[in-house]
Amino acid sequence: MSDKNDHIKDLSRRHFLRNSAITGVAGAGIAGGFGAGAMMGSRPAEAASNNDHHVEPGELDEYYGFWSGGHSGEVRILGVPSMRELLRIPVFNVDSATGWGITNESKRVLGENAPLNGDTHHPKVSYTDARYDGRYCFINDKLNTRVARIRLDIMRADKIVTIPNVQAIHGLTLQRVPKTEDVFAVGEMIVPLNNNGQNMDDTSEYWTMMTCLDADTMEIKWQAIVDGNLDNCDTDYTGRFVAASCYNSSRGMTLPEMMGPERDWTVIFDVPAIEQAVANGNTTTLGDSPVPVVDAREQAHDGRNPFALYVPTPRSPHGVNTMPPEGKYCVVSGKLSPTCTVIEWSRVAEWFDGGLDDPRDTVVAEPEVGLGPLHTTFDDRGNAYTSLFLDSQVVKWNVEDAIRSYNGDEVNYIRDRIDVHYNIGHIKASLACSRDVDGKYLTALCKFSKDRFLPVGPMHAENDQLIDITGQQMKLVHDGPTYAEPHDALMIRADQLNPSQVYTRDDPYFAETVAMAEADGIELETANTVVRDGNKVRVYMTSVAPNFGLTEFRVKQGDEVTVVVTNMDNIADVSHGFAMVNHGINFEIHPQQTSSATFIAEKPGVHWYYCSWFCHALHMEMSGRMLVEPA
Ligand code: K7E
Ligand code: CUA
Repeated sequence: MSDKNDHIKDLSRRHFLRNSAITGVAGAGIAGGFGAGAMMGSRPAEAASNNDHHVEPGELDEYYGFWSGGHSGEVRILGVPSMRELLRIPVFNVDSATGWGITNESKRVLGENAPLNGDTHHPKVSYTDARYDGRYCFINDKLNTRVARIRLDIMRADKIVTIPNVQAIHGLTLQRVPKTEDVFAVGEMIVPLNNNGQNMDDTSEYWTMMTCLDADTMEIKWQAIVDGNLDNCDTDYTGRFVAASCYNSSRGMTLPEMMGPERDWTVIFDVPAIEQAVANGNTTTLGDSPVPVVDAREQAHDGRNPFALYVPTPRSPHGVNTMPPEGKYCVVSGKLSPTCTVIEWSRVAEWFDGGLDDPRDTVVAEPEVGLGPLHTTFDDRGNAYTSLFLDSQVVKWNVEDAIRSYNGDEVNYIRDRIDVHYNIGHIKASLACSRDVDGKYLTALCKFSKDRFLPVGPMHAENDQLIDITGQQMKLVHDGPTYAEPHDALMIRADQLNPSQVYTRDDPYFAETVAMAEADGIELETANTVVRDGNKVRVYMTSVAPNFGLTEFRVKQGDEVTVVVTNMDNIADVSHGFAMVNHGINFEIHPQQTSSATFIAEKPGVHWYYCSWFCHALHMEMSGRMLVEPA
């Protein structure tokens, strides 16, 4: 426990980044925007807890947490409230343990010549009627402009799509009602519309787009060109709208140019109106992409833009979050403005239906919450919780009171503040993106951990903190070091997910491998044999602990060898691995799964293969030899 002096030290540490961050942007002429933030002093963390957050050894967690893995390119599953890391799901990265990026099955998902890294920010689990249905998790790749879908029964990606015509998919969100049919992916960086090198100098003709994908087929349905860039996004609870923040409405190329305007926008799309235009063929295409494109820029329309509403929003807004459980309001967090902008979704409908003239009439509150508001989450009692990057705090505020204050009433809408460690980015309360919001826990994903953990060299852990929000006052209950670099997280109840323990033999994930075996006349469940086809050799074997079906096979130098292993163990947790020494090959074969990998047998001689997942007392002996005859 820290004594008084520690606390003073703590204060000076926490203000270090705040001051340097303000200095950093002062050159762009916006320091004045940081005037009045704090309406209440900060408070050391302590309060009565109503939650028993301690998970004893052997006990199971109450929630599954889905964490992005940032520029590791993966998605992680944590148990909450223990914050124990349960699984890493490789998505855009190569993973030695699972063989992701090495097996033929994963390469089919990744696509040919796919970049083997990524930058994931926003994991989103699919909905039915705004409740988590446990089917899929979708994730963006900012680095290589992709969107992936993860099957939540086997916890493996089954589709990865590169988004054309835009650069850097950042924000990602899902249709909630009636269920997730549309996936919305935000293009962040502006580029020439037909980006072919012929038109790079006229930056006034750089644009970006909102992209909509079909959640079932993962085909791209449409794109909509917008003014400014786009950042984060969220949908409403009727299935009609998706809103995105825009932090560079001036479409600047450099930081000072991006900082120009007092106000940027929240851009809100009327999805049925865009779908109608697509159905009517009122679209164009760009370059060799067949995707239908609608023009949602203001200048493309005489008078009212039928596709997009641009709500002026103070200075570089960042997070966009719809308030559960009814989805009445959308809160846009100001980043460089100490405010959050509260937009009422029903007023957005009124605007599109012609009832409102001024886009700002959709705004029902703009509370001052503190310095550097990035993202907002909610409990089930009408309160919002906003992450304050510069203040290194979470601020709790009441949404209806903020609306009253905006209407001129003298009310203090701030309920509480708590210090976090340090410089928080995303924030997410349990089930807060769904109708089942329960107001129990909140994760604070802090960008800096500084002194919170043992130093491990120049690279420090991030710090995902857990905060109990059941009481009047927030209570910090856990520090959770994480590896580079989760941006967002979400929690769903443990009973909302039902992952498989054992594969079914007809799983589509390895269906193409099964089809290849059938073409070779092979029954995978029993075959232990080698099929030669010119210089292509297919080695089929089973695995049953502690044996591979083949303890040796013979090929010729220069052969292209495909090893196909089918794990006939049928007991949960008895996984095997196939590792070929000196060939860069290692992959998972879980119960009833078929996995395969292809490599060239370049070096004559004896090469051992072994099982790489501990499966049996004789696991070390589970091995065999590849005999490569000289050419
Ligand atoms: Cu705020 Cu990429 Cu969601 Cu990071 S984004 S913090
Ligand atoms: Cu099979 Cu270890």
